[in-house]
Amino acid sequence: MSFLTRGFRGRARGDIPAGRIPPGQYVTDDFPVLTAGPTPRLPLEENWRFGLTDLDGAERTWTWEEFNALPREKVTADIHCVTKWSKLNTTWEGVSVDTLLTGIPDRGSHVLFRSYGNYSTNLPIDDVTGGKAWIVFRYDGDALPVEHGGPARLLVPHLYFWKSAKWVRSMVLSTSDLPGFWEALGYHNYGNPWLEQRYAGD
Ligand SMILES: Nc1nc2c(c(=O)[nH]1)N[C@H]1C(S)=C(S)[C@@H](COP(=O)(O)O)O[C@H]1N2
Ligand SMILES: [Mo]
Repeated sequence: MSFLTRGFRGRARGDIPAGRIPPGQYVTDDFPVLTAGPTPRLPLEENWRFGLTDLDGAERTWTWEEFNALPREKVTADIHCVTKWSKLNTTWEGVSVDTLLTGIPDRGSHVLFRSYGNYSTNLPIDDVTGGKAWIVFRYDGDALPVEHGGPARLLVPHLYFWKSAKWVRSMVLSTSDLPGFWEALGYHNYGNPWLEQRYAGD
């Protein structure tokens, strides 16, 4: 039945309008898993917390229950991995970063997201506000699978997918830009896929 697989994939290619895919990317129907290091099997939802530290160093936290009670949004987006796969029309559900920042007018210039496990990523505040970023806990109509970052991950689809931290645990607002895990290891600090900002110096 392999011809069916080829036919299905062939259909996807033919339908992609010019300009839909960033330079150097190919489209996949799979959802590859890319994780540096082990997949954290903890925390379970019972002890999950999400923390937000403001410019004064004060932290507010949400439990899983509290987080799930926040207004949620459905998001459909194309995602682009620096290893050159792109996946179109992925569907997610979660809480917009704008919602989390409600009542915090002073946001600084940058934010560092940290994950359970050893991962972090840095972004300009303008790239996670204004309807551009979400903490998502559902993918394709189901709970987010652990290998894709469940219980919850960051989703910033307009930048390379390494910015979308899996197993996200906290965000820290800052007036300075501190490199995250891959950024410190030579990936581009910003990661615009349309400009092929893959590695430092690109
Ligand atoms: N915590 C954590 N988040 C992460 C990573 C990781 O290794 N650890 N990998 C990043 C990279 S390089 C990519 S491409 C995407 C992959 O997400 P996926 O495994 O759901 O496809 O997650 C990003 N977020
Ligand atoms: Mo990646």
